[in-house]
Amino acid sequence: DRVPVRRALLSVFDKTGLVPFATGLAELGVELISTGGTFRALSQAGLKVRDVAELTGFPEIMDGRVKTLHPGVHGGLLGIRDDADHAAAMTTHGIEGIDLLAVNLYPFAETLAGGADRATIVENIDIGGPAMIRAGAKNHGYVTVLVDPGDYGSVLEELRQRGGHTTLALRKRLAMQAFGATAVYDAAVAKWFAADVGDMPAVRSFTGTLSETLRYGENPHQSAGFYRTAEARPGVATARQLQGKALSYNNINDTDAAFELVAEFDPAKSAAVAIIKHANPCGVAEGTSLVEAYRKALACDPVSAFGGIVAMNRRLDREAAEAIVEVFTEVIITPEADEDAIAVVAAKKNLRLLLTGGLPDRRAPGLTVKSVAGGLLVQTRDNGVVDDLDLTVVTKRAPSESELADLKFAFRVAKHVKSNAIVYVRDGATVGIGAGQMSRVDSARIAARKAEDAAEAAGLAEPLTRGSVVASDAFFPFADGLLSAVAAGATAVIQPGGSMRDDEVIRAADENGIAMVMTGMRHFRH
Ligand code: 93A
Repeated sequence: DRVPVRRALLSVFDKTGLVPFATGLAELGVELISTGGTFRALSQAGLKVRDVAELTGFPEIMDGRVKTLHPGVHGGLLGIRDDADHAAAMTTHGIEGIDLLAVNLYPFAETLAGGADRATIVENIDIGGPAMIRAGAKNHGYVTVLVDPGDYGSVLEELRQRGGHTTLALRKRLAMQAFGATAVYDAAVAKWFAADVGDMPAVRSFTGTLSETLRYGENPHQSAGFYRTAEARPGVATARQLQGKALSYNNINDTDAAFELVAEFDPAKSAAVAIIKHANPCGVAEGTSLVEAYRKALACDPVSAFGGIVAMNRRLDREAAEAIVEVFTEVIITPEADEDAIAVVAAKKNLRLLLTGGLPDRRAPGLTVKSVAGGLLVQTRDNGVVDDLDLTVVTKRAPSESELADLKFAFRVAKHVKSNAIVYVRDGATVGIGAGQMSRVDSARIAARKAEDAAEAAGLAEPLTRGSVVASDAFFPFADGLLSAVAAGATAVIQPGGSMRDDEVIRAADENGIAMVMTGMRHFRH
């Protein structure tokens, strides 16, 4: 508290409150020094001010990139006034002590937000300003550092009251603010670079806490645990389990797949149900009620649905619960459940009922993580939504309104089917799903054959793929996959497009009177 403020260096981008502050300092007999623009502002206001070049013996060079980066400035900020060696160095080199520093930085964040070009953004990374702020704040025993025009008034007040001194307590508080300001500033710069190079800083904070030790992993000889992350996404990790034994590794994996799939469907528009086995849907449908949606979903592949996981986008009611418990089911996951539905499920002791409290936002950002030998593969989650895409009709015939509704439904489902995914849909229900094949035409054939099996089991004259629509999670590399869908009876197709042979595929569609739309977005899932 012994060192009076004799000399102040002012270098501010934001000139708010500058002149009154500098005037106040001048009235207290403080000598003012400043950089280019600040110097001009003060001179114009009629204040006596020295150019920083007088301290450095150097002009501003490189378009201002180097104006204060000089021992004449930094020695004046960093020198310990009570240290004999420091004092001697200041005398020897003609370094004048700077007792007060007011700096605010080039507006990096604002420049970025304004959509400036890269060169302008880079030019707005302030170097000299943070260097001075940090130097002065380090030497807070002697130097008063202001980074916020909001503090000008109170600092002036303290100087007036204490005859030109500031207290150590105030200088410490200002130093804290100073380092806080440069940290925030550099974090914004680092974040910009991270986005530029495709790094995801969130990954470094991607930590989980053990929520449960599992009996075993995918197989009994593997040990496993369930970790909860900070992501507050309604789903299997945050759900409340009402009954049944603990979930297994595979149950959790499948339950997640089921719930993420039904989250594609807005509960205000339709009731949607998905039945999952081995992380793939074996039936997905929407309807006006959950029970209707469940029955339609079950009809797609009733054999596979045995021992499956059932997810829905609306509150479980008694009718749906009664239909579900007729089939051996491992897990039901739902946002909420009616009391009488809970009572129906309670009769099945081993059936787990999970309440999530809500649906996850399908458009929300987030990360997915997969381990590979010696590393982690991290990507942003697939939050593409078909409603947000520009669907382009590429065939002579455009889809009818009902075909289009089914096409969108099919593409939503295909996003949640392991690649290569082919999904046949009719009247808001899947009627054939081909998953996880190495060739797309095999997925198409499997999906059609499953539809035939289902028709035979139900005693129908023909498979439900007759008059259906079909979705493909990625483009058809050849016409064969499309022709297989035509043979199964599909009348309309939705696919990303982008194959070298798109023309061939479109021609085959036109020759068969098929309507085809392209999404421009692929939904691989592995
Ligand atoms: O380009 S810089 O990084 N190089 C410097 O040496 C330097 N010194 C101060 N930017 C530098 N400054 C910044 O200039 C300050 O942080 C402040 O934002 C601005 C004030 O410039 P002027 O007084 O010319 O308006």
